[in-house]
Amino acid sequence: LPVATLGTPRIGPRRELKVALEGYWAGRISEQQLLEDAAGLRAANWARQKSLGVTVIPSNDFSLYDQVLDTSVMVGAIPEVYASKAEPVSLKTYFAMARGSQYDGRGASCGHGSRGDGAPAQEMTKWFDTNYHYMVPEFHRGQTFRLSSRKPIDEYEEAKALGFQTRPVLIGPVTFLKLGKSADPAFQPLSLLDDLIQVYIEVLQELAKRGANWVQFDEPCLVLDLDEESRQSLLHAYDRLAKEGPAIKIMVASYFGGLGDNLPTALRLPVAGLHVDLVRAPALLDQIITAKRSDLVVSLGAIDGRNVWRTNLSALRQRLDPAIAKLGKDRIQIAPSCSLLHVPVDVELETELASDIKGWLAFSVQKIRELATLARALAGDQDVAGALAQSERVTTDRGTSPKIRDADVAIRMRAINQATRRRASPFASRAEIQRKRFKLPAFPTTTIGSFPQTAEVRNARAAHARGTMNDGQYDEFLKEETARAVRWQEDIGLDVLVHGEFERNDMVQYFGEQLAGFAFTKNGWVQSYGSRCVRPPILFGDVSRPKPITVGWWRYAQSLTKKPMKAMLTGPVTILNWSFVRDDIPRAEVCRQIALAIRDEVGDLENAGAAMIQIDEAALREGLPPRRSEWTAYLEWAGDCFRICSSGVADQTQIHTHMCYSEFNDIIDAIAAMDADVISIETSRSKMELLDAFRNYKYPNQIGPGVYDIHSPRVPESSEMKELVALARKRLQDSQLWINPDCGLKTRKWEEVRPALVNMVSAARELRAASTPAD
Ligand code: THG
Ligand code: ZN
Repeated sequence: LPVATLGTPRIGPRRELKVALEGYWAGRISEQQLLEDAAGLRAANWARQKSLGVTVIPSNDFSLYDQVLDTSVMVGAIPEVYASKAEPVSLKTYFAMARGSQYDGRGASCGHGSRGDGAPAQEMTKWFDTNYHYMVPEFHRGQTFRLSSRKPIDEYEEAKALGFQTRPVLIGPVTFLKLGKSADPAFQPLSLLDDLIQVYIEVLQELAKRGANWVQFDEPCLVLDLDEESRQSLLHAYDRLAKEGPAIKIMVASYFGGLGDNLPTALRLPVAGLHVDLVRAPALLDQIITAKRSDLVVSLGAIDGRNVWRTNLSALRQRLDPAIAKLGKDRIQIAPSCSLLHVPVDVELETELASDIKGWLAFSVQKIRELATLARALAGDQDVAGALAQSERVTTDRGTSPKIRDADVAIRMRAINQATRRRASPFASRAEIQRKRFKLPAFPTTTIGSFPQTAEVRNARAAHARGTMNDGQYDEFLKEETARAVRWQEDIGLDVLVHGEFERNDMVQYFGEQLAGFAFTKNGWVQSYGSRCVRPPILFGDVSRPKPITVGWWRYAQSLTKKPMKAMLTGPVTILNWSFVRDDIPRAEVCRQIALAIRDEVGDLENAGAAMIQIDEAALREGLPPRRSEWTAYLEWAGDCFRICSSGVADQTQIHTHMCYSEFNDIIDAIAAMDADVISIETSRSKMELLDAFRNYKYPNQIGPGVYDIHSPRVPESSEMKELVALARKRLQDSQLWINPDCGLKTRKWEEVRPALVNMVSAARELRAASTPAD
């Protein structure tokens, strides 16, 4: 049976691509060197896949930055600001779109490129419900497309020259258009489909001419709620490709969910193959077996491309056997549920993981081996019987390991009740108590939590990890940084201070490292955007908090000032969404366990004297399931978890939260139900428009709409911030408003942060002077 991968990690086992890209951006290596390094990674990827038994090897799954950006460049969807006359599009233009043309060398905490005085980076947003970000294509009325980069063709040829027959991967035209945006909200990108198809036909012709017999068209939009127009667009697009394109077989890949009511459309596509995600949608197997399309090759997405657990191949074989019997071997390919881009490269690089836990894991390399073994088993090969039995033992071993179960956690889970999830009094009473306690001025000022993670901070952390800086020295260093940040905040007159989070690496990793039930990798990197990666914690067992995590740092910081020192925590939903999570119990249940652990931390902070505690839920929105029908259930347990961790405090303790995005209209009920006393959100780039959701809802609690876009190195004037506050005041009561930046400041430089926050404090002072009688 053919074995396909749909796509593999491109960052390299040791993040070689990151090193090359950042070296190139910093001027340390030439363009030619970058391209050579990239070619080396591709060659190694093809060779590795082939040696592991992949027979349908992808090409064009590689990208120097992002595969959606590659597609924009391929079809010439390049906004005028990047002023690209050259064809093929230069690397300079490509990286200008990715990072802005005056890029300052750093990333941003919410995943946005930086905006300097030149052309800004294109907008970036999350790729479906993953932690991967893509560059949002920009479309406008009257736009035309033309082949502007030959990347898919070049990479096909490159592989062929090395002796690999590959299946090029393209983002399908409908998904591509649907992922894009237009400055004119009335404009429908799908109206550009016919012109776009022209370019795809040209690409297919070039590929066919060179010997490609299959191409993969990724159409993950098939798992979303689609309107009739989108469905018609899909049918129309593939009709035209079939009629006007060359004789090349198209595998349409759906992933991240089932096909649901899009199934009839998917089955009517005049294509040679359809890939389905059987991990997210097990029921698809029967739907696809009974479908009346005897010509269709089915790619069975059987191994989880979104998680890191070894598969019970024995059980999986039994599940898939009927498909082989019904469809026949000629009509089947074996594949992961989605591209392996979303898992790390190789478990074997982990030398410090506990051996039992290591044995439970499969990263990209191991998953490819599983695919090959599964394919052999399904084809009736007896030689793999041992491997199948072994995989079954691993599953049993994990399921019965004492490491994954904690009886105390089970007892606490059973004890959760209505009181666990409800503050003692409603918001109005709490607000009155808190007003008297804090006596904050109107328009109180604060920040989101983190201050610049300078090279010095990162170097110290690295030195400490290497052992060249001892615990005492590192602690001294962090205390000094924290004290400096606290003094400075006092000096400029912020009302509510933060300690700066210099001791933290990543907002999820830091907490995971101190909770029971999590394991960590040394090399388990997954691309987040461009050269930026994260190492998601591996949540393998029941979660609890053995001892306080943040109380020491909070206490130290509060000891330096009389002003309120806000304590900073990462919320349970965000910890869940940015980790690899055990798959033997429901995610909602895992999340409740994390919520109880965070609740313990909240309680200890309160006991230590913390009066304001912020619980960030940066990733709450991106965890929304692809289908709306599943939103309510998700939002219910997600909100529930936030309340479990935040409701144990007294009325006088103020709970803050922060969310890193700007779309609230469709989830405002859930946000309100979280009942945080104060929520800070990203609003500066949307000119406060998203506050409409809060106004229309008559959202009662307090809000800190970001008045300063931290994704840009630009320092806003206080007048600009006042204008933004004026817009906010049209939508909300003055008594509800806080003044703060859009997001944490860890990716900015102090040179930018200092003047910006000084301006922010002046803006608040001027607003107070103008709106209350002087006293
Ligand atoms: N943590 C996690 N996921 C995230 C974010 C986060 N997803 C969304 C958003 N924030 C992504 N943004 C970034 C920003 C910077 C980096 C990664 C994701 C980054 N990574 C370092 C690198 O690639 O060099 C590695 C950091 C490390 O040592 O862990 O700079 O904040 N989980
Ligand atoms: Zn944020």
